Amino acid sequence: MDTERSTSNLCSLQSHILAEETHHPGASGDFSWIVSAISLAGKAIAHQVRRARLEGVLGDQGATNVQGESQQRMDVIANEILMRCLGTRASIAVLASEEDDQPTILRRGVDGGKYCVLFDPLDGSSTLDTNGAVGTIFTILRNDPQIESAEGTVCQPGRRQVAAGYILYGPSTAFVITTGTGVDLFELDPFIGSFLLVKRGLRIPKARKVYSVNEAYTASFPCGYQSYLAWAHTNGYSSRYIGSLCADAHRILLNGGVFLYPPTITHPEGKLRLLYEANPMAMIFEQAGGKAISGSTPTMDINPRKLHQRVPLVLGSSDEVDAVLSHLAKDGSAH
Ligand code: AHM
Ligand code: MG
Repeated sequence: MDTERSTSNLCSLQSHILAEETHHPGASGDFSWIVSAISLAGKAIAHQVRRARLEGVLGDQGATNVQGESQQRMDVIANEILMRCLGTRASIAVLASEEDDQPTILRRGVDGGKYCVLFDPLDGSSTLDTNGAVGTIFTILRNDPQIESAEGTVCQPGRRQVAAGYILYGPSTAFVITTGTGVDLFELDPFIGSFLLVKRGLRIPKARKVYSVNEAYTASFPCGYQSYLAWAHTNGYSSRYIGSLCADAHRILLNGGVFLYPPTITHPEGKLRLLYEANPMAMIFEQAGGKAISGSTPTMDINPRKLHQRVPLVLGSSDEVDAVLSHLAKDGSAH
């Protein structure tokens, strides 16, 4: 990947978003304030993640979240940081998190609540104990003032996302965002405390023979996925799987390939959550020229039924997603 940084002016995430807003006459700056809150939270979480072992905050919290999954202490800390940073932004109506049973209503539409922000505060947190890369995934939606319930207003198809992104806490801290006009990649310079633009208009390679899946579950995948994997084994494919969606997706976004989380016996509807994991990733991948499907349906076309709904997910390079889809269609298991 070429780096624009060495040859162009320094551009921070903040100034980039402000510059983008000038292309939208009448923009109030509310959106920029939300992105700035997410970036502040990202810096604070990056700091905490790096110090987690030193401060003794790794491991289980000793509670389960609404998904029935055990919460890590860092899940709770990251959730609190996001709530504190976003809770002060005057244009947010509703916040919803993987870690919270119900959405949090900050203000109604009549009181200036224009946007809803949904997030997974620390995706892949079970890999933290062994120093694995983790991430924050977020999406920004418009608040529909006609809809009374908080869950109702956040249950919007992915096509209606105003912006989506993730922050990957790896060897460096990467901030990937789309506002519907391509995908931009920033990296945190810890010395000046800013996310700096390193790649504007990121494009995913059209094809690459690499798949990313928890292959230990193969026997419980529907036949189409099994047939795809058998085909990949005899067609020169390689495999990479970290078990942390942001880290696996980031590698695929930059290098190409395909990520799969099919339905399994323990997760018959898929494991990943539609609203704050699958949809934001789907928007990023489509905006970068890739594809994202859940069964035979583009993920962003699904009409959500509930906040914590799960879906199967296949996302990556367009040719690689098509290859998976052709096996699902052949076996009639594209559900
Ligand atoms: P989490 O939101 O509880 O962290 O779970 C989501 C994670 C993803 O990051 C990753 O793709 C997947 O779960 C890994 O699941 P598995 O361990 O079943 O392969
Ligand atoms: Mg998650």
